[in-house]
Amino acid sequence: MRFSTFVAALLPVGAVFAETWNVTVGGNGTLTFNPTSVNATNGDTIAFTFVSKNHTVTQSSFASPCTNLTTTAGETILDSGFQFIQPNATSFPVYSFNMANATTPLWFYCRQANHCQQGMVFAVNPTAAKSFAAFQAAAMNSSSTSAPAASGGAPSTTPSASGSGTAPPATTSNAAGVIKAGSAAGLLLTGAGLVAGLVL
Ligand SMILES: *[C@@H]1O[C@H](CO)[C@@H](O)[C@H](O)[C@H]1NC(C)=O
Ligand SMILES: *[C@@H]1O[C@H](CO)[C@@H](O)[C@H](O)[C@H]1NC(C)=O
Ligand SMILES: *[C@@H]1O[C@H](CO)[C@@H](O)[C@H](O)[C@H]1NC(C)=O
Ligand SMILES: *[C@@H]1O[C@H](CO)[C@@H](O)[C@H](O)[C@H]1NC(C)=O
Ligand SMILES: *[C@@H]1O[C@H](CO)[C@@H](O)[C@H](O)[C@H]1NC(C)=O
Ligand SMILES: *[C@@H]1O[C@H](CO)[C@@H](O)[C@H](O)[C@H]1NC(C)=O
Ligand SMILES: *[C@@H]1O[C@H](CO)[C@@H](O)[C@H](O)[C@H]1NC(C)=O
Ligand SMILES: *[C@@H]1O[C@H](CO)[C@@H](O)[C@H](O)[C@H]1NC(C)=O
Ligand SMILES: [Cu+2]
Repeated sequence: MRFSTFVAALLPVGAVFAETWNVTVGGNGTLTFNPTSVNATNGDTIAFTFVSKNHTVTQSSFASPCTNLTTTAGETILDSGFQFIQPNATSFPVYSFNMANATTPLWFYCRQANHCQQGMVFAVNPTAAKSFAAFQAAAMNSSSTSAPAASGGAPSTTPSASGSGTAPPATTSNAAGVIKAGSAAGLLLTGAGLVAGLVL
């Protein structure tokens, strides 16, 4: 009884409003994210499925499309790592993260070789002022993928401010080939804790 009450109370929080946006990485062997951008709201999940070659999805910034976005401590915020896909593969790894702050657009690139310069970039919630087209044009105009700017030039964005949660996500891999950034569970558990506190 208690459990079903709990589940009923939790469902509207976790299931009804949150959406999953599926992005294919390297579809048909191309250097692309498909779709190239999504409009997500708080609590939504962005799930990247790697289907060919050896790509990454790595967070960057609008100003520096082909450069890791790092915390002030120098850690890259969201990064799938290289996902090598055998040509004969029949199952495909998925990397996903949860949107914590939909007000802040998020920018991504593939850090393999010069894929970024060939336009392999992705955006969440681009705006008229900072459009996907402008971001991609800047990527294709940038010099080769480089190390993050040293202190002073380092972005001040923290994971929570950038929509990726409250801690730099520890990327883990499991037997099913699913790679999860670490923030979504924390957010949902916070919600569950609040609901449980009210119900019990
Ligand atoms: C994304 O994929 C999952 C699992 O295949 C599916 O349940 C969900 O409906 C998909 N979302 C969209 C927006 O297509
Ligand atoms: C792959 O190509 C087919 C046929 O041109 C197309 O229908 C499909 O949408 C493409 N898939 C991706 C992920 O680009
Ligand atoms: C996202 O929303 C903007 C308007 O806010 C719209 O112009 C754009 O086409 C949308 N992008 C997608 C991928 O739905
Ligand atoms: C994938 O690409 C990375 C970076 O170029 C490289 O270090 C790694 O060996 C590649 N993986 C495979 C299996 O080829
Ligand atoms: C795919 O090919 C590789 C090397 O050619 C082989 O080791 C592997 O077992 C094959 N995998 C599948 C799922 O057929
Ligand atoms: C391309 O890069 C050059 C050199 O950094 C810069 O001067 C120019 O404004 C850029 N063009 C665009 C369209 O971003
Ligand atoms: C970007 O971040 C990834 C993941 O932390 C790291 O392995 C890689 O070396 C970084 N790239 C550069 C150019 O610093
Ligand atoms: C969400 O992002 C906006 C715009 O960057 C920022 O002003 C706001 O403080 C952020 N909210 C939270 C809760 O981090
Ligand atoms: Cu790539």
